[in-house]
Amino acid sequence: MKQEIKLRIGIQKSGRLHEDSMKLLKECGIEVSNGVNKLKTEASNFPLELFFFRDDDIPQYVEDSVADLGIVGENVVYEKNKKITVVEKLGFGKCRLSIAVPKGENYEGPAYLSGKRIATTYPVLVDRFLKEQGVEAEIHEISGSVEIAPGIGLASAICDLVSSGSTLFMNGLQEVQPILQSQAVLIRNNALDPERMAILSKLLFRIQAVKKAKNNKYILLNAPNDRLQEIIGLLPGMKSPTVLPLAEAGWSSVHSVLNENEFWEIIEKLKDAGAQGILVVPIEKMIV
Ligand code: PRT
Ligand code: ZN
Repeated sequence: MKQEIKLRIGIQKSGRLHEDSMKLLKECGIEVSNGVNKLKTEASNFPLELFFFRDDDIPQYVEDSVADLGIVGENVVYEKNKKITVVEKLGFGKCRLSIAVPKGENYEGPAYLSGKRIATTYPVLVDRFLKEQGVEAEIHEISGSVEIAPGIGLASAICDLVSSGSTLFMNGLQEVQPILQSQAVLIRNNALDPERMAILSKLLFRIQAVKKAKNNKYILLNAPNDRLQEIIGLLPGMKSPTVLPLAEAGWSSVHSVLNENEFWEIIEKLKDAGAQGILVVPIEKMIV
């Protein structure tokens, strides 16, 4: 019997990306038994094997074909600089890699860093930034707790990941210069064979449907018929909105899809145009 080909995907074993990575697979309809304490597990209804790794190791494992795919932060992808391909941004694990200096310091631009010592776990990205800016500074690589470096006199600036900013705040630091915006991405080995590429494209189709659904809302509203054209004109929709007559004469029910980014603006305009009973419903999957 021919053995079924499976894609092997590297997922963070534990940490900030683990849960969202597992949730994404679940939303893609991929069922995985709970075997996180193991090194690997497999999906029961999709040709996928999951390997649980430290996030820092994932790019290397994907380059070396230990795994075909991986889910990892862009910060790690660009710091490790391995020969892999970024396939898709996944919309979670968002953060930025930023330079921070002690509160009260007057940072007027990258030239401030000239001759200073910067503590970081991202020496490659910091070095690239400094070169781009034409600034010479000393990079001091440390493996963790970067935020305490200025307080103990180890460095006069740091470069670290920031999301809410509360870690910097609690350590008396101010964020002065973002150098990279990051989110989790799907990466793949550069030399996948056609059979594996075909499975990847099925997975990608599902991921894109889940992402689109998250960025869009289904909207239902009642519109007075005399302003129907105006209201329809406000709705982008997937093609054009669905319009159904209501039991009450002179009114119609309008259904459409709205993008999250333009959502509030359009709702306001719809209200001004006389729309009533506006209902907004999350979409589970969206295939266009
Ligand atoms: O054990 P393993 O090596 O797998 O995990 P890890 O400890 O190296 O990574 P982990 O789980 O902390 O983060 C995994 C990935 O999540 C990172 O590579 C980023 O892509 C992403 N991510 C998103 C973050 C953050 N947000 C984040 N805020 N990673 C780390 N932080 C840390 C940051 O380093 C700082 O210490 O959180 C602190 C700042 O957070 P705020 O909210 O106080 O600003
Ligand atoms: Zn790590």
